[in-house]
Amino acid sequence: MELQNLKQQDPEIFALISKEAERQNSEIELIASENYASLAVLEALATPLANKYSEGYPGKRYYGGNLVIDDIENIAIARAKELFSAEHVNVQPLSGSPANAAVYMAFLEPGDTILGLKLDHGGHLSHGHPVNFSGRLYNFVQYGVNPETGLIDMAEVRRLALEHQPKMIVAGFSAYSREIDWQAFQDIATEIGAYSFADIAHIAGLIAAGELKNPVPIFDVVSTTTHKTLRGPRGAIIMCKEKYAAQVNRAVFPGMQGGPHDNMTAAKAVAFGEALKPEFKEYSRQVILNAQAMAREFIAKGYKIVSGGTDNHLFIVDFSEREYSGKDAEKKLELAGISVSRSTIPNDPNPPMNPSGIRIGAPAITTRGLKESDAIELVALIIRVIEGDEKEGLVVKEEIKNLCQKFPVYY
Ligand code: DSN
Repeated sequence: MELQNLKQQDPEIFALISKEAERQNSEIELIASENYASLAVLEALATPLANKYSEGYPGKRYYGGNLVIDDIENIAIARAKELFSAEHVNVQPLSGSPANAAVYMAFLEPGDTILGLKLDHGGHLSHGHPVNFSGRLYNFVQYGVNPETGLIDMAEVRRLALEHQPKMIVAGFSAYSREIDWQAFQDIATEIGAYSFADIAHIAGLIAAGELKNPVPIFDVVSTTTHKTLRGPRGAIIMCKEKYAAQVNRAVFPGMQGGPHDNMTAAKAVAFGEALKPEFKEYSRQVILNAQAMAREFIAKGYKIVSGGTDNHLFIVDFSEREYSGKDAEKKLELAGISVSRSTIPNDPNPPMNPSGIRIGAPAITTRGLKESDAIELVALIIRVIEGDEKEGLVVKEEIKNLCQKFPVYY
């Protein structure tokens, strides 16, 4: 890495950044929420835009000197609108949870009832977990997946919606591998007069590429992070119907946040520009093919996959019938140069810190160029590590390094 000034001025931090860059280059990343942003996105982040304060919105700022920033933010908004067919977009949310907090603030009062998916069934902390602001400020009622099929149980969603009359229904998940029936959620929301909110953080890139169905044209409000399948910088956006634009903007600023991070806004614009290109559609298609090839290979080797497979970029391997936990597998794989995240399985008898599964995602390996045959080879290496001893892990670590050399991340 170049970073000449940093290297000279702060060799300690430079050395650690270089070490992490090397780790990313020589290890395999299977955490479903991670990806490698392009060098163009990273370059936009490391610019003097990081120096500016821009509270407010284009044309209506609380600080001078924002004419250039206005142009950048307007481009980011226009590109996001085109990508998702959105009526209104706010590109300022700093990350996923603050974006979701702003959504709740825009539409609800503390104490209001919301219907969301249980965390151990694939939901997200900000969808009502009791330790999270969402569970503390709002009255969350939670639906689950069908224990037999592992699929969202729309009959249960409707039953709970009719019983509890929530003011909002949340759809969109962190560890759910199947296509979501957005229209069915919208129909239930319409039936009871609730707001519909989709959190598409995990699958936004696949939706933007047209590989999965898009809730934006039908839902009231949709949030997404920008750094997962969308492959942009860390950050988030909120999309909504034009009639909700003012309340969503007010909730983001001044409701939740102060100044937007203008360097992130520029990097989001760059990523949206990339996602509008035909290559991004090919990339997204390959993400799904790689995830499906891996899930099939695990099943062929006798492993259980929640819901029996995947329609998107991720799947959950269920170790509940084996003698090790998701945490054990995560740890062993980490030592072998493979990053995964432990994951609960539906109705997990074990706690989230030591759950019964691992979540595997294909966005990052696909960015570095792996195809189905490479993904299948990876599954064999994963199985050798989780079934083998420490020595086998170290042997696999060398094989992983060799594989990674064939697929460099940046250089
Ligand atoms: N931490 C992200 C994930 O791994 O799914 C969600 O915020």
